Amino acid sequence: MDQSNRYADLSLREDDLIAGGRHILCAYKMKPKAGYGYLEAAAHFAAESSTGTNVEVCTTDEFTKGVDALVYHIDEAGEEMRIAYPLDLFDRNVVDGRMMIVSFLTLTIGNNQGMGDIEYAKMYDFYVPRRAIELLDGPAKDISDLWRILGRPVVDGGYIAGTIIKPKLGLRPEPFAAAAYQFWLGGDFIKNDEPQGNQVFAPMKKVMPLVYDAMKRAMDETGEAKIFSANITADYHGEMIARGEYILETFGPDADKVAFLVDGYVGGPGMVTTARRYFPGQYLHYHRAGHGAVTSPQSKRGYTAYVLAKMSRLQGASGIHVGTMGYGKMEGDKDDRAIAYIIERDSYSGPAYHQEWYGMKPTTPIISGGMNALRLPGFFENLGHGNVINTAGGGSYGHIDSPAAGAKSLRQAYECWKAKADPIEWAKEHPEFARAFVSFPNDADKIYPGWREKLGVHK
Ligand code: RUB
Ligand code: MG
Repeated sequence: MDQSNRYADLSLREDDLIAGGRHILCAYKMKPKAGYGYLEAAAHFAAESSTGTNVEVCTTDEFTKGVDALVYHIDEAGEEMRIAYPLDLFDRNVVDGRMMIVSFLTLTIGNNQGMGDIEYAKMYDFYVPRRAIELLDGPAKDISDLWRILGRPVVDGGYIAGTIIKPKLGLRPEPFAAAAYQFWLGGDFIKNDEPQGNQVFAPMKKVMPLVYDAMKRAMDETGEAKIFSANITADYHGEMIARGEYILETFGPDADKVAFLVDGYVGGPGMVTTARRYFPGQYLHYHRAGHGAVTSPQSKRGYTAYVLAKMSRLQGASGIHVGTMGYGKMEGDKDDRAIAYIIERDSYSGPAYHQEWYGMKPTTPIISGGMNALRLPGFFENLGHGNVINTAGGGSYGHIDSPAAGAKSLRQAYECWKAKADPIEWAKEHPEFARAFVSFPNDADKIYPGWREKLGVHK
């Protein structure tokens, strides 16, 4: 059934829809299955994503039609489809009338992902009007809170040198805490790796007191504040809350130095919002393991990493992983800068839409995955600033001298970029940075050819 006379209106202008402020707009790359007309398939997609199905139903009335999603733009050659969703379509909380990201996903990237007449459709941008920004939680804490804890300026407080406790799994409580202590002697921020929780060989109630003890010793030794991002990911919200409360109680007077990590892609929006609302006093660290299943450029379905990041700010993530823009080990590209800019700026023009944030707090880009000191100067140059959290697991615990030296090498890499210095010259004055060349010789060969001669390293 061709529903394009009801679910498409190509005379609607995007500018008017934005000025009206009553719609969420979504841009997709969509291709119909062979034999289906583009507009017909697009209209069916909009129907399935809002008020309709594949046939007309007798229960529809005039009001229903007022909340139809409408295809307002198509470009078959470019596989481009844009849909306007009336705000009233989206589910609201009983408890406080607010919007929820789960409903946004259910409608805009829900059933439409499995339709028989759609070859594929992937959301690559969306626009939310001011009213939706008002109705979504947004972050409770942001990077300025971490800068304040670290004793830095709350604006432009700079690079936060972090790590991930490695190995990923397999450390018992004492070696785990020792690994944390060693990094903190040189760095600022440690996160649990995302699978670390309450394994039988490393029970949380044994690990956390030791980590807090390590934090206190490192703070005494360095005279600096330290931050720990503790994983509270779990299926059951009661378990997340129990973990969070236990951790806050354990860190007692230093509980302000605890962030909570949630694996927000596998756990979903409910998990993110549970952490955001139950622990609004803690920095909320959104880890996104698994996202590649839908966000990868290989995947023609789902949504992009840009869309994931934008949703995370609306949900209230204080920080989210944004990849390494081609400088690390995970899939990524220099142009992934947009993923950082949409979450950290007050206004930004993305691949399809310009978004104003109306004062919603920013979400910190967290740079992670195969990073080390040698890769950082180029990374900062590409991004244009260093106001990020960077967690380098291998880059710290793989440093030839010690995790503390690894941490210092990261800070020195940032200082090098800030000073616009030549990294080789910088290495001559900064021993930990210099030893990163010896620690990661493959990277050194690739990024700084001739480094051995220049630094006088001959083995
Ligand atoms: C990185 C790590 C993180 C990934 C996530 O370890 O454990 O989980 O960075 O990737 P290492 P992304 O620093 O040793 O490579 O940031 O792309 O979501
Ligand atoms: Mg990890």
